[in-house]
Amino acid sequence: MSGKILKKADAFYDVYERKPGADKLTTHYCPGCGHGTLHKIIAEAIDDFGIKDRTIIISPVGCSVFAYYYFDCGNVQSAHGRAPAVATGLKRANPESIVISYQGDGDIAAIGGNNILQAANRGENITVIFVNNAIYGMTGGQMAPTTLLGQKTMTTPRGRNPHNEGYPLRLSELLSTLESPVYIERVALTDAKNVLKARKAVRKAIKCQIENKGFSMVEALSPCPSGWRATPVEARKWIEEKMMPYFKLGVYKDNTKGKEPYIPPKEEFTTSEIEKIIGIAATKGKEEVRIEPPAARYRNPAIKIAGFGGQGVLLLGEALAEGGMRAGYHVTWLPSYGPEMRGGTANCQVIISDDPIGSPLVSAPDVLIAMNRPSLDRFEPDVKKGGLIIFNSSLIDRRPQRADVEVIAIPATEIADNLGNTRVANMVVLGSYIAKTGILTKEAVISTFPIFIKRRDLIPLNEEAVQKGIDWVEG
Ligand SMILES: Cc1ncc(C[n+]2csc(CCOP(=O)(O)OP(=O)(O)O)c2C)c(N)n1
Ligand code: SF4
Ligand SMILES: [Mg+2]
Repeated sequence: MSGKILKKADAFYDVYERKPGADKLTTHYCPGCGHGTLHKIIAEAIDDFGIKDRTIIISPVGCSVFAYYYFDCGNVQSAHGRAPAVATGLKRANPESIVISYQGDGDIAAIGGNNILQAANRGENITVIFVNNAIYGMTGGQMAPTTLLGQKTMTTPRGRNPHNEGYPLRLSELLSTLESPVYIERVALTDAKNVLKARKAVRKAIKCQIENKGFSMVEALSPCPSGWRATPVEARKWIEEKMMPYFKLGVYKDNTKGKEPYIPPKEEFTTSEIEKIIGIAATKGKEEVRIEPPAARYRNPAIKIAGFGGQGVLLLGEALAEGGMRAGYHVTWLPSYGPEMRGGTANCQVIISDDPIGSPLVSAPDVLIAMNRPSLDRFEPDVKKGGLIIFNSSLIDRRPQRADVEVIAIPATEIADNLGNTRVANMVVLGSYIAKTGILTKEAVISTFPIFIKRRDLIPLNEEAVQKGIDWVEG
């Protein structure tokens, strides 16, 4: 048999560039795995409905976590079990999008059990594809909530015992008792006939969402030859003989016919309404605080700010982002709260952009603000060519090694100490950044201080620190 692919759905990439390694043409799934079959069914449905440009597939943890290698549409990875919550946010924020939550049995019925229950109960207009292979495939074959009684797994070596592990969970039956779900069906990826039924069910579930009818879920009994220590043929037989008697195939709920479409009303808030709701003072208009656009090389910066926990790096980022927002830019601020906060490096990522921002992640910053040596060591290599590194030369005993970036060395801690408070070193650096790039005015930045600086008596000192940073660059 030739290895040539005769026709691949448009919703798949031709070459899987995102997949690591030399083989960019085949998937990472084991031979005989049901995920591949389901992917194909979904991709063909996306093609046929012509929804590629508005589809978002969410892949949480499990063997299908890498679905984004293959689907040429919107992809979001979520934390284990949290796909229904992420789907809810995506769909509510973008009602035009088609959101598919693709989840394994461990993901949906164990760690994410409550997530799916609540999303189904709210009747979110999303499509859930639930891949039930009765095992944790990705982690090497541990018991899942759907593992059958007597089934041997890594964690039930003598077989699942109902007195110890309870009974296998029938999620389709459970969810179909709720009022809101519109369509729930269980299918099986065994022979051609059942695969065709699965195809029909997946299409129906997606159509349900396209027609704004509400929550739909297709549960697919899916072979996991590796987890079950079986050949692909044995695995399909096992579904028929062992899974199907317990997990009966069929439609558990179908209100698609009677159900009226529901399109949520668009609620738009004015800036002043939002300001009122979140309790901030009226912001100045764009014209008042935005100065001449900065030089092209400093526009739309993705900024990484890093230092010791306690050096105020998060605050520095907040002041930049809030100031940017007040100046009429699109902004994001993403803090990194890790164990680092207790003494190592803490960092946050800020984007200030003329255009809407797709993702707040900054992996290759245009600007690195390094407040201590570990931060410079860690993030210097990531800075884009032609970027800018500002470092606190009071605490960092080396210059950046990069020759392809601009560098500002500012003794921020020393300047802050001279002002009488080490902690305002962050504001000194902030001043140097805005002076160097012209991205924001001093006024835009200091107008944010009443929000972030709880001790009002310290605001003048922080303003002074910003000015010292500006003077350092301009003087
Ligand atoms: C918060 C968290 N807990 C546990 C894990 C470990 N983990 C990775 S995949 C997985 C189970 C996946 O099983 P399933 O959802 O059935 O997907 P499958 O691989 O079988 O398709 C677990 C428990 C994790 N990655 N994150
Ligand atoms: S371990 Fe199972 S679910 Fe995972 S890729 Fe292999 S066959 Fe598929
Ligand atoms: Mg599984």
